[in-house]
Amino acid sequence: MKKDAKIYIAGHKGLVGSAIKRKLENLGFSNLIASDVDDFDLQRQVEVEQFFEKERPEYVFLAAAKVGGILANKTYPAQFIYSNLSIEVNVIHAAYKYGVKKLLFLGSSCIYPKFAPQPMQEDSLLTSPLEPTNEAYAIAKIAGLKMCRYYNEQYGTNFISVMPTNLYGPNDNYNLETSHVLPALIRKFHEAKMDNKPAVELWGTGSPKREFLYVDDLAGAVIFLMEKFDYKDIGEVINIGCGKDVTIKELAETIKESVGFTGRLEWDTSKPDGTPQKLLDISRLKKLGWEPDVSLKKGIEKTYRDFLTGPIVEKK
Ligand code: GFB
Repeated sequence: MKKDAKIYIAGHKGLVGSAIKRKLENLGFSNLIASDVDDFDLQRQVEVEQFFEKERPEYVFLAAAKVGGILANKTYPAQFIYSNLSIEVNVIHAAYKYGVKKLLFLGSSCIYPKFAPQPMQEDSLLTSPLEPTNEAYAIAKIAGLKMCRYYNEQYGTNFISVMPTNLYGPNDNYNLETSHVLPALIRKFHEAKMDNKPAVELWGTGSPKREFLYVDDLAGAVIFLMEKFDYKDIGEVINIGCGKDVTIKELAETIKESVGFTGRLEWDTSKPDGTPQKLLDISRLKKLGWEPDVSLKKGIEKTYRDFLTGPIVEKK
């Protein structure tokens, strides 16, 4: 990618898109079109095609998605499957139609089966049933990566698909009903500390294991792949993670300490645990030459600082 290449980041206001944008700007890429365009609906084909026809991006990072934590996925499956399928269909097809040189599609580690052998290798895709709480989202993401593959095979496009593990960092969603576990815990511990509460209530049993990657590491990985590798090098999909997981209880203890809350943890076992473990095998990515940089402890500290300085309205 040349420094003046025209690059479109779909979803530049979200956790992932904003991190990709920050990183591209820091690296000196000067022709980003994300910030000029936030007034059209990616779920509407006509609007997406008009945008591509006018802007003619050379490279596309497809980071736009409807995302949420375990409860949001379980409660709103129709919205998750509709929004994600329509965004993918519209952007991937427009990228083909308007001659995009390369597109990078972001999926999620929940595309792999609920009981996939751990750590999960790329070839465990579609080998057994999915985790029911996020099946709608996972089916949409599987459709997106298959669409990239079949467009490459039939039309000769160069669309690559990456599957990141659970992500966190600046610009996350702190709404307690819809967020993922890490931002939810930052908020819960912070508010309990401020209100001198004796305990914080967490969901499930605390025993599921999750892998967490700081979003700036993810941004580094996707730009590395976009710059250096093509579909023929990567194949259908490649995992992005940090290679280590922790139990939700261990995560909670780490966040509790970083925030400085001294009370108890209580577990609401009426809430779902979700998949028991979700650790990605990142050996293929490591072989290509990429390593994560930010430890979980450091990443949580950075994220907590961002939470403290961010606009309060976005945390409601
Ligand atoms: O991050 P999370 O919502 O989603 O939950 P998943 C991870 C684990 O943390 C679950 C527990 O076992 C939750 O029960 N947990 C404990 C909490 N306390 C809380 C809390 O206050 N809030 C939340 N949200 N969880 C999602 C998928 O699965 O992960 C998506 O539904 C996507 O499709 C995403 O793949 C990355 O890791 O279980």
